[in-house]
Amino acid sequence: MTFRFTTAGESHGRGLVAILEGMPAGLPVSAERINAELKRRMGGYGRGARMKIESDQIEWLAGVRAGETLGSPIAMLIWNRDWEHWQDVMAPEADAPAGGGERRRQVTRPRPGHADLAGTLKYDRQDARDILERASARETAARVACGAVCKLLLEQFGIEVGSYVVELGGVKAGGGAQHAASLPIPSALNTAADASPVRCLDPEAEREMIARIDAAKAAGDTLGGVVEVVALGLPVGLGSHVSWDRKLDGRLAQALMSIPAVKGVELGLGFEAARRKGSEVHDEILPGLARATNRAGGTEGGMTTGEPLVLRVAMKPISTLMSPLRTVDLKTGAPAQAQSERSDVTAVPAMGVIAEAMVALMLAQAMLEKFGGDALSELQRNVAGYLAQVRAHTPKGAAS
Ligand code: EPS
Repeated sequence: MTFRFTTAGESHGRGLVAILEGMPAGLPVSAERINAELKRRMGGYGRGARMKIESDQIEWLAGVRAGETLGSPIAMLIWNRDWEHWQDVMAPEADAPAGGGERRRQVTRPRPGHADLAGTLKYDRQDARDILERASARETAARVACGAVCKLLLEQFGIEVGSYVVELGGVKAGGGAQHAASLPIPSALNTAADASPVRCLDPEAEREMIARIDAAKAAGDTLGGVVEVVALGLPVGLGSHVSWDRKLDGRLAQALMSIPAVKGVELGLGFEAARRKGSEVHDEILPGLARATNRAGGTEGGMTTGEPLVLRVAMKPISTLMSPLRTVDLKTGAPAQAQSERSDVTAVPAMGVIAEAMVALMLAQAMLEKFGGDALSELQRNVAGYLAQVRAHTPKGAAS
């Protein structure tokens, strides 16, 4: 079974394309469910004017018929509404419709922190727009579409993926006293977070986060933060200890680090585990094979333990500053101020939705690798057989 996904599209190009291959046939899907996830990604206090222009929705291009997947590659298209205003800038033809000369909106003053400079040098371009159009986090809309299909697959097995913001602009939810794996996990994962403008579960922290976003906006600055991503209902044994590239924790970290502006990933206690003694880190095993705690955050040996998967994802502040940092104009070599493009003050709440999508993609891949099946019915039989095997292997054990 080949599971793979890819995206294509520039931020102000005609649109984004998402291709997801390896889904079994017979999975019920609907554009409404995918679009609901796209809408969640567009939200969050601190987003810029672009999100007022767009209304991200998919069009099915391939792989779905009569509300069910066919087992063939699924292709989805998201049009960029803003393209209308960028047709001459982004035209694929050698001559822009406006006719001849230099294209408008060239970028020659690279933004520190963005892909502009390294990309312009590496790809031997004169205009950093050739780089930033693809490096833009707009591409993550296509990832969220693929992740949404994976969420529908996971849902068939009672697996739920959600997220919430635990830190933004230096403000920590819960007073900062808690660590991953000790925060109470809400039961309907996203309901409460989605009701908050910053997707935070702590109303006091939410107020302070909003105040910091307003202050950063006034100062022409940007803010980063941390989200916690949780997956519930996982079976024991996804991923494997046997080879480095089959370890699920490593694959999750790679997938999450690939999100634009993400600089760190923690699983369970994460870095805090390095500061504690072993007796204060590992999760004791109780009769019936329950765990006393879940400090590991849901994996041991690169495999799921059956406990909730708890990841933390850190995002740096967006690198487009309205009060720009120093740079060099690549045309003249002279010191300059970095180019300001319309952007967001913060996109941490949206990053949580993107992180959910990446986790859903990795979990769906791990499920399909372990259980296989060309049809959903086959996958369901395989999962049921495995779960029965695990149950039979589990000693009943009286409480001590
Ligand atoms: C984004 C769309 C972009 C940016 C953002 C992500 O729209 P525009 O460039 O037209 O304002 O808001 O991209 C960045 C923050 C970045 O640094 O590239 C989106 O759809 O998420």
